[in-house]
Amino acid sequence: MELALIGLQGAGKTTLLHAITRGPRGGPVATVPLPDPRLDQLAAHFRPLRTIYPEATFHDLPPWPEGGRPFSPEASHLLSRAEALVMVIRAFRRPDVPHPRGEVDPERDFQELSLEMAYRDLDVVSRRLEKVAKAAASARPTERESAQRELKALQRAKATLEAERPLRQEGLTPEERKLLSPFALLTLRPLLIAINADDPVIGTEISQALASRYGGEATTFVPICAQMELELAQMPQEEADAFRQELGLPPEGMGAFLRSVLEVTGTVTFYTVVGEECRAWPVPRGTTALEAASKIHSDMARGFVRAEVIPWHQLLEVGTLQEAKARGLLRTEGKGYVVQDGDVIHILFH
Ligand SMILES: Nc1nc2c(ncn2[C@@H]2O[C@H](COP(=O)(O)OP(=O)(O)OP(=O)(O)O)[C@@H](O)[C@H]2O)c(=O)[nH]1
Ligand SMILES: [Mg+2]
Repeated sequence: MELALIGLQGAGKTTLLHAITRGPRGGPVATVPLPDPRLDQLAAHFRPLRTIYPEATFHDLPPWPEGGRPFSPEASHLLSRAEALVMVIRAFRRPDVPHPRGEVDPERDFQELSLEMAYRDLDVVSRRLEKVAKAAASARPTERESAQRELKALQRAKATLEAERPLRQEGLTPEERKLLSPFALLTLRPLLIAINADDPVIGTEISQALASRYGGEATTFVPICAQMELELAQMPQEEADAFRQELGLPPEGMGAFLRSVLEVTGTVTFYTVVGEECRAWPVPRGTTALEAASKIHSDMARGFVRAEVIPWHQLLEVGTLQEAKARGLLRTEGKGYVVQDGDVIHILFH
């Protein structure tokens, strides 16, 4: 999963990237494992040789360009490729780091960036709409229908954006989403808003207040303390733990932020516990057993016979897949079974 870090100048994007990697690694991009407490427990129980966590790649982008100016071609490419966007909002006060808008005001910055994204999308949608409308007028009857469908989706998107609403919260149909997907629209993608504060209590308050006003589908607000987390990550463990307690920071550090990446993208996780490996597989909600099998190995999908499924906590209770089977707790599911979050899946194939 690829994510782009966006935000106003000095909001803390680079500091966040470094906090995630527990110290600077030297580049504007980092791939890190996402914590998974269920996988921790499965691994503690089965003691495999390898435990494989889901991963996410974060790209640190330059500051959001002022006044509707374009991003550099490289930044623009990264932005269009990212599956989800992480908007870093400054909530820390620090006189030696001036805010580009003067006062520190998280809500104003969030509104400004949200509007900027909507305007950029509106620009893309309007230009495409013109093109498609022309094409539809001169289309042969066989092509007219598909042009009409695209036209309709674009018109709906345009109306939404003109009303300054993000597309991600508009309840678009899967078909509309598909029709709009080639245009890399910013407001269609999941948005994680990281409220960067120096005090976890203040961060949580701001984050909850904004969530109650602007929250919705594929929109998650999460408080972070990027600078403090970065400093703590570079201290000896014991010392860092003591500071954490004193400062009221969560013991898991950036864990909550990293887990919200999966939440905001509507990802569910299934697990495999085979031989020497325990592994978490992040997949989109609605993934079928056959699609899950093909993710593990194309041979598994080709020779798919059936899937054996058990929720992770039930497996931990009974101990082993054999024991689960003996007690009749291992369900048999076919190709079309929709994978549930927390399933442990064993695929049987030819
Ligand atoms: N006190 C405090 N300072 C922070 C925090 N996050 C970042 N800073 C400081 O703010 C300044 C800007 O942080 P950066 O991480 O470089 O911000 P950025 O968003 O990458 O900035 P651009 O790349 O210029 O857009 C640096 O001096 C950081 O040390 C924070 O949570 N608390
Ligand atoms: Mg930066």
